Amino acid sequence: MSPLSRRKLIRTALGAAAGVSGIAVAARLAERNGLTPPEWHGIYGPGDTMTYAAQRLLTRHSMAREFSRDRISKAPFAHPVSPPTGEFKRLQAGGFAEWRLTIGGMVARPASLSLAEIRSYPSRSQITHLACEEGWSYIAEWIGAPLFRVLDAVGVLPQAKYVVYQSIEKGSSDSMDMADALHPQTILAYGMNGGELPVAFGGPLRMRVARQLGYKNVKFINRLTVTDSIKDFPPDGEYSWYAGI
Ligand SMILES: Nc1nc2c(c(=O)[nH]1)N[C@H]1C(S)=C(S)[C@@H](COP(=O)(O)O)O[C@H]1N2
Ligand SMILES: [Mo]
Repeated sequence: MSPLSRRKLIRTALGAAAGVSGIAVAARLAERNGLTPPEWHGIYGPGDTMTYAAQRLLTRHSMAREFSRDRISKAPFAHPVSPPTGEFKRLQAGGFAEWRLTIGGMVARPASLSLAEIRSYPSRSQITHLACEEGWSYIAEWIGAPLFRVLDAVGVLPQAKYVVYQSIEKGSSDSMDMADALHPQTILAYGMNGGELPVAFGGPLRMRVARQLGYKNVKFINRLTVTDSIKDFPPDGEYSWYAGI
């Protein structure tokens, strides 16, 4: 069964479990079991809750599919983003030597890491599929530092629930829960298809969260904030906060 039709089936099953009283009851059930997306009473509806709950129940520890080298897309299509200007251009002219990833919030040791420092972590390389919600996709090899290693180094406090990641590009940030933040396939990507990560694809540093849709893979990452609430960090787009695939 395709992942999509399986997801549909799961949602239907959870919906059926709620019986005549409808999907909202199933959503409350999910909430009691710690399966709701954050602040769903405010921003997210029962539909989002059902997707999140079903995914978290069934795929909490599962891995996104990885492909063999011959499946790498011949011409990966970079989604056109307005090229960052100002500060980004200045850093680019300097070969990104002054690029920093600032890490703060609920961590024991706030940090400001250079790309060289991020490269010094044991790296992970994976060939995965990046899918835009608009319908196109490609397969590429991504190389980077697993986010969990960096979080481990700064010491995430026990009450932390989310990691907010921000781009140097204004208005481009997102967040994920700890299950995704600590997942082995979630990496701070600095390389692609054997070379450096091109700027068109988010270089010098991009969040690569293999288990979620394209828009969660924010480009030009320069700040991480560990937090127990994303109320102050509303998602930028109009898309669903949880975009599991
Ligand atoms: N900073 C930034 N990151 C971004 C975007 C953006 O506009 N700005 N677009 C997102 C969307 S909607 C998608 S589908 C992917 C596209 O990634 P690609 O260029 O590697 O295809 O990047 C995501 N990351
Ligand atoms: Mo997208």
